[in-house]
Amino acid sequence: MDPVTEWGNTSLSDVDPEIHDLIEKEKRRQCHGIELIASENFTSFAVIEALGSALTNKYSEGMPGNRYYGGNEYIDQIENLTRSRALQAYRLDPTKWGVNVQPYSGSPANFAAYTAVLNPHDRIMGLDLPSGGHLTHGYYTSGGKKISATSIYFESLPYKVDSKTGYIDYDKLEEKAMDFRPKLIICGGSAYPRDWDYKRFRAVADKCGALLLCDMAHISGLVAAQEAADPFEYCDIVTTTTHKSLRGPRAGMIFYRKGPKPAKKGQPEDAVYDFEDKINFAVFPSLQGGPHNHQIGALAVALKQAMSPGFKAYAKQVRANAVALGDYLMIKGYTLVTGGTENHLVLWDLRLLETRLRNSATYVTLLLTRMLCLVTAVHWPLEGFVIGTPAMTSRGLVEKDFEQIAEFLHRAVTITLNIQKEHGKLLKDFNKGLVNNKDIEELKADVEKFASSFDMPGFKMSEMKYKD
Ligand code: DSN
Repeated sequence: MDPVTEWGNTSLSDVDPEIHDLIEKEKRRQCHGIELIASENFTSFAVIEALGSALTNKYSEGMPGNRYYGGNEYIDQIENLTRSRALQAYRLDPTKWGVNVQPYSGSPANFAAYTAVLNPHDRIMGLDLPSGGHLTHGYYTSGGKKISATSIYFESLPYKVDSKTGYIDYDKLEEKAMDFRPKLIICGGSAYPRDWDYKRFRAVADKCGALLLCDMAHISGLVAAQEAADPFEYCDIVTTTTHKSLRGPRAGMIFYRKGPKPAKKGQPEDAVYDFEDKINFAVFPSLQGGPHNHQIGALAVALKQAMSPGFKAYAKQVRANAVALGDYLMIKGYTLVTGGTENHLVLWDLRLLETRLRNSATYVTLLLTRMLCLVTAVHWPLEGFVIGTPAMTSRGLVEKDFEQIAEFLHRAVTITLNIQKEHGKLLKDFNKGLVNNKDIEELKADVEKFASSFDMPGFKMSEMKYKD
């Protein structure tokens, strides 16, 4: 056998220069681009340190104090600390709320929550994917093809946004819910620029006898910082990923009510919530195996950071930046779905431009110039993009910087229009105009210069292998 110090303690650059090099290239890409994908963020060095720690070595199926393997005395402390910080970060009373921090990420968290409270073929209602919802909220295509397991194993009927206003149509949701009688209503989504009316959701859920679950993944950082309405006030269960606006490691959490239920007509006086055991059992052994302890340890670190005054200021800035970006785009004559934003993203609608743009063409221009956002299938046939501010705000950008970003986006659209005018709208013709395009090269250089002038959380730019 090779000596342990050789195979086990040699640095990545020596053991695997190929992977090391690709990581260095990825670091360069992250520093030099403008990251506008609403679900992404840059986590801290401390979180990355915990992620890359010896915690990854340990198996710990079960819950703290009740594991299938020995040697979990520190893992138990870590998971318990993470759980208590999670409750604290959202100002939750531990006698009324509990949390499972073992889900590997958001989709497994959602499926575990459904597995806990639903039987196969029970009915669910979530915001339709084309309305800004998430795949795991029961998505199937308009042609009926069941895409998400959440529509394969459960009967799903989506609610939608009003196609004119872009806001959730709560009246229609209520009407549909009263006919469909779902067992679970899901609020929360991936591309909705407005806050959620949880009170209204609760009223609808109560009226049709459904449980109410919020998937707050996109806005969990804003909720922690009290920069968004509080889903815990009205929901029975709250799920989330932890790497979006919360700025932690890639992982998931499921919060659930516990203790006595509020008095209700027709309900026994001593009724209590029974989610805890069901959710813990659904996560393990029903769906997952050993918890990813490196993620859980890193989540504890992120939650500690999320409770700092600095994080509160960050979340405020995320919203202010989204407003600044949106306002600037509107000044340039563009339209935003719902006419603005109340959270971390804007839905940039390109339909009303004089010369109709193809999403794919603009997307190509954005990619080539190092600006990353999400092409939207939202509000189909909308041609446009979901643009988020959490990641670049983590690099210290403020309103004026986001106005500059909006100007870059506008330049990208202008370049796209010019190429289309010269070469035609078909993508194969458009692509011809990309070859040696001076405007694209100039914009790319400006974007890279701008982006690399800001600090980068997680690693030191001065130590990067590829700096330029
Ligand atoms: N990509 C993430 C989102 O936008 O919600 C997770 O699917």
